[in-house]
Amino acid sequence: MKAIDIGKTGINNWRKQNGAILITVVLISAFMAMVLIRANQIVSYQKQLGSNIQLRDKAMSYLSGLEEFAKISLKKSFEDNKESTVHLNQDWASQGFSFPIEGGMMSATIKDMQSCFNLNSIIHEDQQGANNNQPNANFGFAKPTGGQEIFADLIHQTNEDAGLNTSGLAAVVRDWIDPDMDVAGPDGAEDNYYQSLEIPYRVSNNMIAHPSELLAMKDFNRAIYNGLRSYICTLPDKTVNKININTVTSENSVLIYAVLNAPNLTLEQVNNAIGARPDEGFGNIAEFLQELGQQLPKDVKEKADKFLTVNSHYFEMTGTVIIGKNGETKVVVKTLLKRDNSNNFEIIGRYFGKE
Ligand SMILES: [Ca+2]
Repeated sequence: MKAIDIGKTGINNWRKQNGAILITVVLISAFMAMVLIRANQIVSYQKQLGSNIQLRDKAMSYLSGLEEFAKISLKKSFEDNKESTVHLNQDWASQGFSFPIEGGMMSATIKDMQSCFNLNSIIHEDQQGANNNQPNANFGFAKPTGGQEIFADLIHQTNEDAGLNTSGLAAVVRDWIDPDMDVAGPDGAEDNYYQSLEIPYRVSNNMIAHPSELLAMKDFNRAIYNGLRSYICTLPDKTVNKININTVTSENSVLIYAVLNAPNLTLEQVNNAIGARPDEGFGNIAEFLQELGQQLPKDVKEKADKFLTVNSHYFEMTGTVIIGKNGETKVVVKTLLKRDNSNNFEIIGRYFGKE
């Protein structure tokens, strides 16, 4: 047979082709390796995601159990005590409870939600006013509600800026909540104001769901909000305008001071009266006023009867579940509970988050 002579050019071509094949094989191998690494990452991510979802579902189930436990223990506390008042020495107000759970821990504390000023009560009509929606001698604007006056004084007491227009800020909140588009005073704000902003938005004209909504309102800022935060709350009922003198702590007694807003009455006197509170709380408002050791004007006594109470119907459970190998899943819920006259508790709201 005659040998095939591929010659020098043939050998070079063959070497070149071999080199090209080698590069292609290396590239394909590298590509395949990258695909495998990425696939592995996706599987690992999906696995982690699945595990997180499972842990979160588990945490939610535990929180649901905590809520039921809170309802039962609140009911038991009030049935055992058989008292007509709500105070901080009752079982529900103890330091809370915690339980170990599989792979973690769950805990809860309960707070009386009538120990703070309900922002939504600002639009509750003053019971003594003829009709606050009707313009009157207040320069043609609606008469400020009792809640507006208390809130204005609370801003004054909790903020260092003496130049704040507190009644204007209270009018802004009233306008934010009330369903109409009529400004509640020269400093009030309805759609016209919010629509003229650089980034326009609309007035809510609805009840406030969380105190932080204040930050979206005209003239409010972080400093005013921070000053107010520990004294204010939002209940989904504007008629809840009474603050329980038996559950307000002495650190928060400025709240009661703002309600009374009485001439000659000092914050120290209110503090002392709260400090002298009997273990079982005051039996009624008259007992508290007596403890103040002051002859109060008739209108201040009426204000006390209208805006203070010794009873409560709204409570908040803060439930926390920490779960996972390294405690990596933490879920916090604030559950609002309403108490009826038979001491049954109904869940009327939930808020997920720290604050
Ligand atoms: Ca409005």
